[in-house]
Amino acid sequence: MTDSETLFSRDTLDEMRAAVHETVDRTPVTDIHTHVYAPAFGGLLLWGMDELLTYHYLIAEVIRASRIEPAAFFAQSKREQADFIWRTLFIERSPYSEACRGVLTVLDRLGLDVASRDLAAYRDYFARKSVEDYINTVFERTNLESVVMTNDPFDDAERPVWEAGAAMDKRFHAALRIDPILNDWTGACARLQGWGYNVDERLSGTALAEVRRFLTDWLQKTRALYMAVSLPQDFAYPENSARARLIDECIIPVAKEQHVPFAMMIGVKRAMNPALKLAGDGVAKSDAGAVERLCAAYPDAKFMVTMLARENQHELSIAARKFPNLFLFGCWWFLNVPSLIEEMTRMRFELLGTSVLPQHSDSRVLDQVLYKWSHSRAIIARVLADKYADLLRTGWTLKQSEIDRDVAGLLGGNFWDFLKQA
Ligand code: FIX
Ligand code: ZN
Repeated sequence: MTDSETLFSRDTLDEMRAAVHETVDRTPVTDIHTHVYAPAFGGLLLWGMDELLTYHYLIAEVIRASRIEPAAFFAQSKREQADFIWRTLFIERSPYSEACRGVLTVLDRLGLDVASRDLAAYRDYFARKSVEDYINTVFERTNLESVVMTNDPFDDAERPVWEAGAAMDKRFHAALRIDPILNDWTGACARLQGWGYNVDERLSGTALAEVRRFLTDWLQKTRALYMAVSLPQDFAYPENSARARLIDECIIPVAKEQHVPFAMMIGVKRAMNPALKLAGDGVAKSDAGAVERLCAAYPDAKFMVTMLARENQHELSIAARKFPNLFLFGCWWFLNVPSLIEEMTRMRFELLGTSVLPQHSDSRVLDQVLYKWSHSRAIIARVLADKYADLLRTGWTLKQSEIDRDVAGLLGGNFWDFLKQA
């Protein structure tokens, strides 16, 4: 009997569980939201030991643990910051927070000796690698098919690479990030004017047409799979604001015309502690009703949504039951910890069946895909096996090929299908 003919029933629950874990491990992932860059972007692609150790999640943890003044921490060189984080969080304390554990999973997945605690040896491993070779290693060991970047045309380091028409490694897809337009229209307006777009702050008809032209130009230049924005905890829709007008008059029409979803990541409380810089952002509950109203107002537009507050997850899942044009993805940022991934994934599977994308990595450092996917795969497999076990207990049977189909969807296929939908 070939694998695809294997049939699981209530008499073979253990075998089914083993098969689910094996299937989740061998099924390639599409990581639909990251902050990693293709090699064409040079120094924007972060990798290696010191980048791993100075991840902003760990900066927040080290400032808390050591009570160092944030300014004194940031005055150090990157290598000194990494040394300080290693000593404070890994040597003087047990590194079981999710962000610390992640560094150790990365080292382990690369075949390094975690027990040695030998930072110099870890640095040496990376120093001997070329970036091309390292990217291949990471993609292979993560079993990663492709990643979606976060591409910001307002970023002066990134924009010239696109403008030069650099060739892209096919494993890296683009997503057009438009935060400045929706979160700081005054600032974005001045930049657009500087690039020759005839826009004005009060959003005249000409300005709206020019914003649409800008978005279309950049979707075409980057071949982005979707447009994306992160929105604050007080995001409201509809409302009398530049943001709501820009959504209604620019984002939605362009999304429909170009057949791309509009991805909203909602609930960030930017600069809760500004002294911590990138590590200083927080979370607060948002109004999931804003998502419901957008989905209802534009049934022919496609929305991808993830929300940052745990408290929003239930109503967001219910909204997705009501609106087929709403695609839920990932356990974002502070939710990307095992207990909450498990809770959210279980709830989403129970409410939405196979029609979600349970995880993205949000990796900022390439190496992090190794740990984020290793940790998430284990949870997704466990929850899926539990749900299948419930099914089999009814007398239902499950073929291996059906497990393959479901897992392929959950690890990326559902996203590609959503992109293809009319
Ligand atoms: O806005 C975002 O895309 C966030 O994911 C990031 O900006 C955030 O800093 C992060 O790294 C979260 O994981
Ligand atoms: Zn992100």
